[in-house]
Amino acid sequence: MKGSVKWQSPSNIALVKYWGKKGFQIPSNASLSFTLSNCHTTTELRWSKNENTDVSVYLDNVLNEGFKPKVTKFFDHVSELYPVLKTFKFDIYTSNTFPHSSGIASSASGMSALALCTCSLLESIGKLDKPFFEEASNLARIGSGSASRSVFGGLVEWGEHPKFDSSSDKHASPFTEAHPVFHNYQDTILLVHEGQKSVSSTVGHGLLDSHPFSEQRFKVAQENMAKLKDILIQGDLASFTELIESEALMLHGLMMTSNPSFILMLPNTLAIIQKIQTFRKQNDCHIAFTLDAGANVHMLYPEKDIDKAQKLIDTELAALCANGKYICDNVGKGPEQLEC
Ligand code: 2P0
Repeated sequence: MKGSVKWQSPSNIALVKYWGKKGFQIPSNASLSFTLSNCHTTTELRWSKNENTDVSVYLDNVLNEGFKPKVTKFFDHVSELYPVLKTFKFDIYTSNTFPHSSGIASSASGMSALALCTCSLLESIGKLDKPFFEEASNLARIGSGSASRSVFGGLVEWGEHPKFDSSSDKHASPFTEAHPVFHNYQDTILLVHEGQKSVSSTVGHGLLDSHPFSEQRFKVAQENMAKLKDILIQGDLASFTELIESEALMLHGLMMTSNPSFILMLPNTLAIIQKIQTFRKQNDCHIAFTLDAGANVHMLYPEKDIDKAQKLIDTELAALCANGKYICDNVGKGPEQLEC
């Protein structure tokens, strides 16, 4: 008994950030993200019956021991929900469209692709008795919290919140009420730093457990979710800019005020932020920034501002990027199953 399945799944960028956990892979506050399009992972899961679980991971067709612990841990946890998985050998072939060392988090796209493959396997052997994408999001969350949101396209919410009806800590849900201006939002990722970041997100989340501002942060994040919902419905781009920039700076403020503290921004991160804010004031547009857990800047803007954004990149921002590199992306439709 053997088979294979293949999924392509995108990365995502959070607008309200997930930063802090209560218990195992349960977020301390709700979060909301744009699913991307061009930045994605493709994963093929080849499975065969075995005495016990055995996992090999191949990145770009080369055996990669570095990924094995995280993937093994994923299957250990998921096997508690689906014990049948303990009787399989897995060969996982994965590749990313974005450069491996670009500093773009691959855990969201990677873990969601793996979770989707796992759900396809469970479905094919008659062991999946829950809605497919909801359960894929639940399994992706177990692998990496932000991955739960990559299972759906467009705007995606994860974490319990009174203003989001179908919200859950266990799985994400698509947010479908947004104004059309957000349907094709642009994200240019300005690569300030290529390579591994100094502190992992998992460690960063853990530091919130003893953070002096954590309770206030979780409260503000829930309030920002409520505000963002209205902003998205109304298409209020000025308020959108204000909220997402505040969320990005708060995330990095939390890092800087953790114990031990850490700084993931680099001098050019700040230089880019200031250029974006100055350009926006002088050029009647809605070009805004957000940050992930790293030094790179995500420049978010509506379709109508594409020409202005390109001018800003060409004249000011590309020079501040590592080797002049940036990635043009936009809101995407979500994962896609591929032929093996
Ligand atoms: C987010 N980040 O909402 C936030 C904002 C980074 C900055 O979720 O420990 O890789 O695997 O659940 O999901 C990154 O943390 O952490 C993250 P784990 P994850 O996208």
